[in-house]
Parts: sequence; C-alpha cells; structure tokens
Amino acid sequence: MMIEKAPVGFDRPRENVTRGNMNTVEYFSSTVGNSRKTMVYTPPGFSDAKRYNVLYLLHGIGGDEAEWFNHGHPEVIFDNLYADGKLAPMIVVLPNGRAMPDDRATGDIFSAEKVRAFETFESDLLHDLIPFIESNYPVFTDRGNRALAGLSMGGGQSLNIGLHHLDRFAWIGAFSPAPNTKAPELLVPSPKETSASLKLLWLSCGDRDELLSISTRTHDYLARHEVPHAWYITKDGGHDWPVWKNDLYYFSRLLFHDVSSGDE
Ligand code: FER
Repeated sequence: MMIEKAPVGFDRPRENVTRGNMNTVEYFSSTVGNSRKTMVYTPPGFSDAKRYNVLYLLHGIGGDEAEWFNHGHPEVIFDNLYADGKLAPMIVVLPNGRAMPDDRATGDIFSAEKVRAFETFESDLLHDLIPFIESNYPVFTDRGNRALAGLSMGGGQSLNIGLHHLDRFAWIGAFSPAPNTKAPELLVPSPKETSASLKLLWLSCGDRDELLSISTRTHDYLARHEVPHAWYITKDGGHDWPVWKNDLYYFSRLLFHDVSSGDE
C-alpha cells in the first residue's frame, strides 16, 4: 500500500521541546581488529535510572556512521515524536556498517572488498557493538527490546542479519533494500517459524527507485508464504532522503509499544 506523508514539520526543529542527544562514541571491534565509531542518540530525559529499548539504524553504500545524522537528522524526527508522546523509550545506535579497517566511504565504494565489509558487519554487530552498547548504556537485552533497520545497503543488512538472528531481533525494517539483500527463500526458509517470532517486519521502497524489484520480490515471497509484514510504496519516491525520513517517522512509531518494560 502507499505510505502516507508525514505531517508538515515532522523533520524541522521545534522550539520549546526537550531534545535528546546525539553523540559519537568508539568501541573496540574484535571482528575488525581496531576501534570503530558509532553514533548514539539518547532520548529526551535520558537517565541511567531508567531502561531503554535499542534500535540499530544502518546507512547506505555511500555513507558511514554519520550518514543518517548528516542527511536525515533523525534526532529532529525523534525529538518531535517524543514531544507528541508517539515514541517508546529507545536509544538509537547508528553504526558504521562497512566493517573493515578503513571504513570511510571513499574511493570505489562499490569495490568487492568494500561490499564484502557490509557482510562482515554481521559479526561486528553481534559480537562487538551490541555487547558494547549493552555494557555501557541502561538497556533491555531481550530480543523483544531490540530492533534492526536501515536504508538501501543497510536495509539489505537488516533483512540478512535480522532474519537469520531472530533470537536477537524481533523488529526488522528495510527501507529501499539494495542488491545485497539475499534471495527471499534464503531469508525466510521456514515461513511459519519466522512469522511466529517476528513482532514487526517492515519493507518499503519508492515507486521510482531503480532497486524497487528487490523489494517487490521480497514482498511477493512473504505474501505468498503468508508472513505478516508491513509493505509500503512511496508515491513518486526515489532512492533518496525524503523517502527514508518518511519511512523512519512511521517505522519508529511502531516499535516497542508492547514491550517497553522488559522481557516478553
Ligand atoms: C548495487 C546497487 C546499489 C549495489 C548496491 C547498491 C552492492 C546500494 C545502494 C545504496 O546503498 O544506496 O548494485 O550492489
């Protein structure tokens, strides 16, 4: 179905709202063998005395840990949603999904080595970043309190990693997933099991995106095998930020409402 357009002003800083904080922090990656950067958004009123859900939000092939912040200003979208009482308490982690020693988006970003690094990120995420976040922030650690989403390459990563680790993630979102997305029968070999463990599987794409066929082939398979999922097309939507910001606005609102106080 067509996704709606978020209300005017959803992405503009409002006066007189309490704001969250966006910071860059470093963690050691045993996967890559060096220290790596990630951005972390903590919501308005953040306190160590509370506990939070976590959304891991991934960038595209041309980006790094700052891509969402530089182009999408998710902190503005979240601050506004919190001011309106629409978002469950969550920390948002914005990693660098290119898991290699030089993880900057420079040179030939489509080279085999750099594309492979988006696969290596699975180990960095599961074995290095998540443990770092969970030992340094006051967060819930159950699968029902952990979401994974991203745009384009990050959308493909979210499907590839999330659907293969449903013991770790109950909420998965792919915005305009790229050709790194595995074939649907590899993503979801056991539709009944996948359906039973998911809280949310979100798939969206612009109708003018050259990568639309990746999303439709995934959606068609999910529909044929009766795997519940949210499926959204953006009218006049390209492979670009207006689409992804709109996706984030609607996707984030769906997260964690039933589980914000702990285990399922
Ligand atoms: C490709 C086309 C697009 C590809 C990746 C992309 C790995 C990623 C686009 C993006 O992240 O915006 O053939 O192959």
